[in-house]
Amino acid sequence: MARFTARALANVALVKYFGKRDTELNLPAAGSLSIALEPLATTTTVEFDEALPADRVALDDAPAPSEFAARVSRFLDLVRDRAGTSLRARVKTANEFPTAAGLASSASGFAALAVAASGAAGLQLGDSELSALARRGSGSACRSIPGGVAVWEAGVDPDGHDSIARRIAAPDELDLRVVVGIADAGPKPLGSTTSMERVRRTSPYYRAWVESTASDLEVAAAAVADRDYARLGEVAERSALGMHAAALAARPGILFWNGTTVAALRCIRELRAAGHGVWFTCDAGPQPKALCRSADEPAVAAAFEQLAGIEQVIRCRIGGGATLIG
Ligand code: 2P0
Repeated sequence: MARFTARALANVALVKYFGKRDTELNLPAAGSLSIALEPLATTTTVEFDEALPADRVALDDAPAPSEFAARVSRFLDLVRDRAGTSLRARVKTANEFPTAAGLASSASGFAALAVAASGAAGLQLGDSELSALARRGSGSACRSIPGGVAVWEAGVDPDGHDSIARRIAAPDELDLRVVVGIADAGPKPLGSTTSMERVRRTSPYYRAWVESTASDLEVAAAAVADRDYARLGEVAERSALGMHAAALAARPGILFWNGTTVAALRCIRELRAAGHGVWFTCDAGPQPKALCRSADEPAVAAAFEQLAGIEQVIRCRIGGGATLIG
């Protein structure tokens, strides 16, 4: 069978996904909004081969760790079921950014895998079907299928057909950059599913978090339509802080930040007070992310570079959707 290669970008949520209504199908409790980050890309090649007794998975040119390979195989089972095949596959995946950089690669990884594997299996899926498929690998991966500025609707259907991401703005429609600071390149101490489930089960703030996310999503989508960067930045900050507040209040509490993260968030607010168009966000880890206008990017990157504890600064622009490249 043919060999298919796809490339997909990581994304950062400005309105966060944090909590599931279905852990098996990765259905979120609330919608979210993200931007795709060029150049944080994963490239994945898939080839089904009748000579293979088992799936063979390589990550960055070496055999993948067994947990990673098992997660890829479980995802391929979804594709095999749909295509009516039992053939095993050769999968080669590589991140264009260092896997150890402490940035989540599951969104770009499962989006690229969904596109390459469905193509290699002979499935002809539209963007909505690809988004729903990628979501099964990792929730946030559904937003990397359309890329640009994407909204992932929570949906109401128990089977998840309506829980897909769609693009609400193309990459060149917004004047926005994301400057990522690496505050700790080590592996995440807690997986996203584990932390989300702990927050859902034990945080007294969880319900308030889910309720506030629905209205934040409306405000953020309107701000994108109006090109109202200040409004979008404000919502991004409050969504990030709300998510971290809900996590801090879980039992036991989850503290994703380190001292460098806090210093960076304060630094961003100081830059804003000095007149720069910059706002922060932060995911389920310690890396601070600055959302800024392109004119403010040099000042933001320079400030991050001077901050003690920041190991690396990565400048990103808004990128496109997942595509077949070979
Ligand atoms: C997001 N995060 O919206 C949120 C904000 C982290 C914090 O989506 O369990 O790897 O595979 O569905 O997508 C990271 O979690 O979680 C994430 P699973 P995923 O970007």
